[in-house]
Amino acid sequence: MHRRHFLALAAGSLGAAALPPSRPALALSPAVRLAATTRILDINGRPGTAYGLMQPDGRQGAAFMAGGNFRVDLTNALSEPTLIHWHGLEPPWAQDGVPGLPLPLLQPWEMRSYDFPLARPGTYWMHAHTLQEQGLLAAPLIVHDPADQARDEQEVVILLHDFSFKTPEELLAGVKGKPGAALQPMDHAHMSAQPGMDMSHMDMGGMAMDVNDFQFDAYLANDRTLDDPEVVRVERGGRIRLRIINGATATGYTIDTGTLDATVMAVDGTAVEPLVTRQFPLAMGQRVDLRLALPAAGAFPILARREGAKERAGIILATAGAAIPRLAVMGTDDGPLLTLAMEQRLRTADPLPAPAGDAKPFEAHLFGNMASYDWGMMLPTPLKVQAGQRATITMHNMSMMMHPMHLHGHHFQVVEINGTPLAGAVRDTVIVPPMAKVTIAFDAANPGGGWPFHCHNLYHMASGMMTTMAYDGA
Ligand SMILES: [Cu+2]
Repeated sequence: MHRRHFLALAAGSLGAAALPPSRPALALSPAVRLAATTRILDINGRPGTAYGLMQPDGRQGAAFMAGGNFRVDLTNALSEPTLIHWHGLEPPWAQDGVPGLPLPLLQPWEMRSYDFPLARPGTYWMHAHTLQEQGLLAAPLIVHDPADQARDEQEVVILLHDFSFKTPEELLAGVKGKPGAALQPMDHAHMSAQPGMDMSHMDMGGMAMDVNDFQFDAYLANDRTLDDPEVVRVERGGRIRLRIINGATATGYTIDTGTLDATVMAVDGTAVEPLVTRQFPLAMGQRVDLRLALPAAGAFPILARREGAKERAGIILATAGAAIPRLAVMGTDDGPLLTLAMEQRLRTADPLPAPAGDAKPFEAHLFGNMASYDWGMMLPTPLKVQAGQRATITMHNMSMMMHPMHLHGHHFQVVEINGTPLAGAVRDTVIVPPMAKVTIAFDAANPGGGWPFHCHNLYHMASGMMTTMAYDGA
């Protein structure tokens, strides 16, 4: 519908000499052809089957220009149904790419066309909103800012993942229904039976924090392990913009730029006040844009350290002729736990507009545990909003595991952390650590009948930590 309208406009403009010449060229840019397909990766010397999201020239994912349209023809070249979600974009609801919300899965060799305006530049990604995400059915989705084109800066995109030779069904079966699970004090049934209880007073004594649901077979940066990393050729003294995407299903990473100072430019695609650091926490679903100025010639590893464990993934930036160091997958120290320490320092460069009236508040309790592997969200009222409304969601994490919470089709601002207000980052996925309380605010400006709001740990989502936010009348 929208696309036909757009093409009609473009065709009409061909004969209209008054239009600037750039308009028809932009409007008539062809659709990007993407196919969900399979490929073989070398995982520790062993062939690993993975999915791919490929253009006809073999490129993974796609890049667009802000101000243009997201025009994609997506073909399912797999022998099973699938569907792809455009994480972080604000498409019309029907084009969000979540099975049944509202469109069905794509059958083998079915094609579906997408066409909607791309207002915001940024680092996004695309992935299956199914267990196929574990099989690397994911790719970068970059929306360039026309203002950045003149910048003398080399773009380097890093997609992180976690890989298993097991199927996601096997992984899930391994943690579900373990003996003793029913004895856990925080299981799903117990919580659901007492919806009004005040869980902030629950005795958490003796319960340790949980990190990492699974031991994966490999941790990947751009499909490669750290002992055989991608080496990106860079210029001596060059300026780099890293666009880093955590596409892992259940692995939090800390980005570590080693000896290089990195300037945080954007999180989840949206600009923040520049902040210099060498370590940045990146939970599943999140992205960060880092600007680097290389001090000299040399080789500069950009690492992703697994949360609470010694494994690492990464790439190496190297000038011509630089000696490439051999890096072990296992580091000497555990990767840091993902906390809100960095989130508290982030300030948006692109705040929400002043609200027209009072915000509509929602509260969500996040619960579950590793033992029974039953995860969920308890919401006192359904997430029902009216178009034009400002809404807030306060998330209390009552579990002992970190949850990266993602809202589809909207950008939210982090406005309060553990009771302290802040003009925090505008993003689409935020970490809620164990026992923490985070409030996000967003404008209901993209009507839909059911926008997913869920944990971006794939297995938490698959075990119940997902709900939807719907507009009145949609
Ligand atoms: Cu979770």
